Amino acid sequence: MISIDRTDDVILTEPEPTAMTTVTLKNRERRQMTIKVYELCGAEDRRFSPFCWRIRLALAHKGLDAEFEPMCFTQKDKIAFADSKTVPVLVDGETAMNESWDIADYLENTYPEAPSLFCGDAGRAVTGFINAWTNSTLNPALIMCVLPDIYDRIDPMDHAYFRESREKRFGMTIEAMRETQSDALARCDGALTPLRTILKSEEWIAGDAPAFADYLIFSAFQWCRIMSPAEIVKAGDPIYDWRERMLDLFNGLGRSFEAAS
Ligand SMILES: N[C@@H](CCC(=O)N[C@@H](CS)C(=O)NCC(=O)O)C(=O)O
Repeated sequence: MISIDRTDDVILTEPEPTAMTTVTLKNRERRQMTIKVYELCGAEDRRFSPFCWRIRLALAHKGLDAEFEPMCFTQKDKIAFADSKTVPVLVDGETAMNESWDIADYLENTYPEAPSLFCGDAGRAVTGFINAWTNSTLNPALIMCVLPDIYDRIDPMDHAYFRESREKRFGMTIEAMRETQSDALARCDGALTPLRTILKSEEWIAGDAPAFADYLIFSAFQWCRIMSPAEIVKAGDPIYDWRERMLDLFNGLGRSFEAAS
């Protein structure tokens, strides 16, 4: 098994990459036995983080119960115990860790009797490529389409932080981004070509059944669905049909979170 060096990713949607942290808990957090996941939350309890959705779906795939703890961007004190500045943070018994790829790996190795997220070493390697493509190409293309809509739907307590950090990262104001949304949607559609091509012939990205490769990509669309009314994909597109199938998984888990209107 190889380990994936995330420093090679171009991560335009994320804060400065931080090292993966795994912390052995010594304090009160370790007493709880149910798995706990800290995740981002917007206004009206919108659970929108694409990185957290990956883990929500990975847990559902493994049949593991978990408790989800909401957190605003400006409540990072909640995850300081795990030495992390980003979510998801997963707490399982005495272990607390961040980095969605490492959490998926941890779940795969710690719960091997549950359905596999990667379907073997070859599947894990291909899923690693999907992870890199999602982080370096898909998420950056999508964020240019939906960032102003995200701003409109986060908790007002996060507005100043979000505006300052994102305007610095993208070198333009949120208002300027709002004006270029239709160009961004057209550019994004081009980035979707490899995904559309594979979904013309395959029901799932992972093959016969959905697995972590599907969750990585779906989570990006779910982020947009929850935070933006923009039509990224339209009915009749193979990506739209696959997204519908994904929304139905696990008794409609994805669909049970309201879409932005
Ligand atoms: N490489 C991390 C990225 C996680 C990440 O960027 N999470 C976002 C939420 S979607 C976050 O915590 N952002 C905090 C911030 O922007 O201050 C992973 O895969 O878990």
